[in-house]
Parts: sequence; C-alpha cells; structure tokens
Amino acid sequence: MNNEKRCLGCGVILQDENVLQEGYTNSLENDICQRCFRMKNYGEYQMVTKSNEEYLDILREVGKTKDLVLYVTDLLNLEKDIEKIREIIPNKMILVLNKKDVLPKSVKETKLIKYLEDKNVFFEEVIVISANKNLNIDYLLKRIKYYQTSKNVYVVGHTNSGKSSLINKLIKNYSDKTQELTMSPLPSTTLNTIVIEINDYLTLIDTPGLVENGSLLNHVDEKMIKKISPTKEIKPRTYQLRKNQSLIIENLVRIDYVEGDKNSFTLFISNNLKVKRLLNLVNNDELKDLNKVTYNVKYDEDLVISGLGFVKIVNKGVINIYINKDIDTFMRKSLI
Ligand SMILES: Nc1nc2c(ncn2[C@@H]2O[C@H](COP(=O)(O)OP(=O)(O)OP(=O)(O)O)[C@@H](O)[C@H]2O)c(=O)[nH]1
Ligand SMILES: [Mg+2]
Repeated sequence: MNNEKRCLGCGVILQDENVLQEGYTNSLENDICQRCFRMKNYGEYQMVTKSNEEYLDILREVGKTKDLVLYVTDLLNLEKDIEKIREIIPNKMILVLNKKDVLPKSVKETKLIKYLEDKNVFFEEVIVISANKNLNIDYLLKRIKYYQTSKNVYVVGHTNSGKSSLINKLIKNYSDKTQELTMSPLPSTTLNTIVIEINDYLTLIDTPGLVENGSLLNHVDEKMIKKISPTKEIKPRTYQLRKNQSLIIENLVRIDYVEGDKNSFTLFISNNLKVKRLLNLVNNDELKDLNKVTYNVKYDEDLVISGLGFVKIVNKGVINIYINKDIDTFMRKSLI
C-alpha cells in the first residue's frame, strides 16, 4: 500500500506490510513505527545500520538553504575534525556543546567555549548546554531568535549527540505540542528529517546523525553501549603511573605507560566502567592481542577514545594502547 505518512518518532515512512522492514506498524492509524513504540515504552532497542551517504545528502540539502543550523556535539565525544561539517554546510551555525552534566561541575563553561574558539573554526557562537538537565536552553532559544534567517532552523550532528533530546526539550518548554521524538543510547535512532513547528516563528528540523564508524558505540553490544554512556556526572579517576605500569578498562582497552617519568593519568569515562591497574606490565599479556597504537605524549594532552571518553595525561612520555583496530583514538591538547 502506498503511504507517505511518517513516523513522528524517527521520521521513517510508515508501512503495514513487512514486519521485518523499516517503518513497520500494525496499523497505519498509528503515529509511530513499531521500533519507536518499543523503544519509548519498553526501552527495547533495535539497532539499524545506516550508510552515511544518504545522510550526507540530507546535510548537503541543508547546505543549500540559507537557514540557521545548530551543530550539536557531545562534550565527551568531541570530534577530531569539527571543521569538517563546514565543508558541507556553509550556513550560519551555532555550535552546541551538549551533555555538560556528565563533565565534573568544576569544569567551567567559559573554558570549554574558549577551547573551541581557539580551534579557529567559524561559528556564530559556541553554547554549552545539557538537554537532559535543561541547562542553558533558554539562552540557546534567545540566540536562535537572534541569528535565525527564516522560520526554519536545522539541527545536525553526529549520531547520539543529543539532537532529538534537545528538540524534545524545546518542544516541551516552548510549545503546546505533545509530540516526542524518539531518543536512545544506540546510534542511528532518528532515520529521516522530522519537521516540528514550535510556534509561528520557529520550526525545528531534526536530522539523522552522521555515524562514526570509528566509535566504540558501533562495536559493542547493547549492554555495553549502556555501560559506556554516562548518564551522571563523571567522577574523574586519577592514577599515578610509573614506567611499565598500565591501565585496563573493562575488556575494551589497555593503556601501557612504556616510557617517561612518573605521570598522572585521569580517566573521564563512565563511572560504571571497571578499571584495573597493572603494577608491572611485563608479565601480563591481557588484551595484547588487540591492535597496538603508540603515541608520543607531549605535556598536558588527552588521549581520546572515540565513544568512550578521554584520558588526561599530564607529563610527556610514551604510551602503547591496545584496542579493537576499528576504533579511532587520537591525542589532543587537554580539554580540561
Ligand atoms: N547525560 C546526558 N545525556 C544526554 C543528553 N542529551 C542526550 N543524552 C543522551 O544521549 C543519547 C542520545 O540522545 P538522542 O537525542 O537520541 O541523540 P541524537 O543525536 O538524536 O541521535 P541520532 O538520532 O541517532 O542521530 C540518549 O541516551 C540521551 O538520553 C544530556 O544533556 N546529558
Ligand atoms: Mg535523533
């Protein structure tokens, strides 16, 4: 049956013919698909794998408009190349740093903003928020009003950064609609653009997030996804390591400190993850079958493990890290 009705939760076209296919619902009278229904009501998630090509096309279309764009990123998973999005979308853009609530309270917003501004990528403004905790949402709305060029404002970013969560907050705070977009800790929750009219002056357009193949989120099961995604303020864990000592996080990553003076490693990862410290790495081969990457650490840098978080390392030295070969890691100037 031909149908153009879309799911109000994830944007997919609804169909009542094939249970195994995207957009299935048992009745076209329903407003959301079965997948969204299960996520919302039972917390039962169903992973879908998507190619970025389709999603990049959506972003290219956004780039053809003159509308304001909110680029939402997750503070714990700041992309290495935040400027890449600029190549696709030249529009006026606010960089929205989301999930402030998972960073320790002592981390100042001004410091985060300055860090991003120093990267020399042009945004109209950098704003720190927490969609979940309703932090700075009023301020964000004010700035949207200030910069918007038409009614339409697009919300883009990587998958899981909290785009739909942010829009839900704006719906709840500033409109009388009851629509709720589907949110989930799994990647690729939103499957197509969704248009939400907040009021006569503002229409928000949610988009599917770009998938980072190098993110740990794409390489672990649902249980582990929940474990690595912090929902509460992270309590940083600091370890003083000497040469030949190492840290092992669950069965996910091993960090060997192989060269340098006594050094301080602070982990900004979910409190739910177990960390083990080896006092002598020489006799222990745990996780050493994973892919090895060596980094020469300079003063005050972070080792970023995509999808997991980061490790602040204070002094210079050499580390070997062992991790699934498909997961991106990189060093950057320390964020905190
Ligand atoms: N701690 C915290 N978690 C958040 C916040 N905002 C969103 N999340 C969580 O991040 C996960 C992803 O949220 P979504 O709103 O589904 O993210 P999205 O960007 O729409 O993801 P896609 O639709 O897959 O592109 C969910 O588990 C949310 O609860 C926040 O401010 N703080
Ligand atoms: Mg979404």
